[in-house]
Amino acid sequence: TQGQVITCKAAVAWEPNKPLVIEDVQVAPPQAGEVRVKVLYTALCHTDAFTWSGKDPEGLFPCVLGHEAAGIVESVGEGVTEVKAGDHVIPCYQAECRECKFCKSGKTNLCGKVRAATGVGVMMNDRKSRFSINGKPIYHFMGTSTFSQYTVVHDVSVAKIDPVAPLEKVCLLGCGVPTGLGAVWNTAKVEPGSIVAVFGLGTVGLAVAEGAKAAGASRIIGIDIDSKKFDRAKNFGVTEFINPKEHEKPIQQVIVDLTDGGVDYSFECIGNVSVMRAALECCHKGWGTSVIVGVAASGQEISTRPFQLVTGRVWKGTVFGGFKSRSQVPSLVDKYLKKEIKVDEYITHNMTLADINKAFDLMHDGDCLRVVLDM
Ligand code: NAD
Ligand code: AHE
Ligand code: ZN
Repeated sequence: TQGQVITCKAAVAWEPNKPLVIEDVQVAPPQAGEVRVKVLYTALCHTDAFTWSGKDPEGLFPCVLGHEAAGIVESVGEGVTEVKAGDHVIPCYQAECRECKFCKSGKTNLCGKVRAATGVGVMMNDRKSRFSINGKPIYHFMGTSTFSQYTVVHDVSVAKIDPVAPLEKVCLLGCGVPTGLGAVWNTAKVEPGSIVAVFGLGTVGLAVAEGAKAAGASRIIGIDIDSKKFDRAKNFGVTEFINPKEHEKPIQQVIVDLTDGGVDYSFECIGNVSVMRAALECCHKGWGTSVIVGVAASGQEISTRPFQLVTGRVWKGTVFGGFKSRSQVPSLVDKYLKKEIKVDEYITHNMTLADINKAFDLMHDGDCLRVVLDM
């Protein structure tokens, strides 16, 4: 198939909030600096649902969603040297070119090389899509579009991994699990003995708890409005649980009272701007640091009294947990293979691409963490 158009199945989001439709999609060959990947397994993340809802200012329709997956390189375009046909890979929505101002700054895992193109659903080369249906272009999403049996990504947006790794598991290392672990290890740099609060006990929040436990946190306080989440959260490291609905006082006051003045680190893993405020204000005066992980819709704004920051609290955010994707995803796969990090425990359902709309419905079910689709 090298150099030829491939027709395959993909779940197309034709319009916001309309069911995804499994369509026969044409996938064009990769151009220079591009890689065509046969996607074997993809998971669903709340960010897919966020864009599907129409709330994402960068959301364009029709598009192929999906950004947490694993597969095998089918073919590469001219000039691609770091991967070849047959390599096992994880697509990376956070690219890493190693040449741009961001990559060279030593201060961020952001990368500027292809973001302008991926933000408008096209490829860098010709600002066009590689997906089409009978000649009608279908937009890319986050530079990954993994809800398709074949996708085309930039070579700086794909990590080559150990072929021993089970793709049906390590697909999760494309987003949620690394984001939670990295928010603790890279963005906050949680020290042993720290007191940590994590708001939202979904996949990302549980990965924060796992990361905090590995970092030697002394207390990991889990906050969720669904008390059914607590039992499972204990398996990921949560030591105490608070349901804001069971308290009259604002949750940040409850936490300050419980921790002799506030936590050392907090993590918002929901996407709710009022919880983001609580997550900041439950931090300890003088040093408490709050990391925003959750994605909030355009127009949503955070607020707090400047005095909260003047007196030493720090408000930060994270993309993909601060991991440099191409360089560090392979080592996360190795950590999984050595059983140093969990992946299997975050997979609660296995389905197929055809079931994708049912899979999204499942995500609103409190027991669901990650659904993995066999493509
Ligand atoms: P999820 O929906 O599985 O988890 C959210 C959890 O928050 C659920 O358990 C829910 O019960 C709980 N919750 C909802 N409202 C709450 C409230 N008011 N107070 C306390 N708990 C509340 O989502 P997820 O897949 O874990 O993702 C979490 C967020 O992180 C989403 O916004 C997602 O878009 C974002 N995300 C960001 C990145 C990044 O790189 N920054 C990466 C992955 C996911
Ligand atoms: N287009 C969206 C961006 C929302 C957002 O913040 N996305 C996260 C990844 S969430 C993965 O589950 C992110 O890290 N973005 C980095 C980037 O470069 O967009 C919007 O709201 O505009
Ligand atoms: Zn995601």
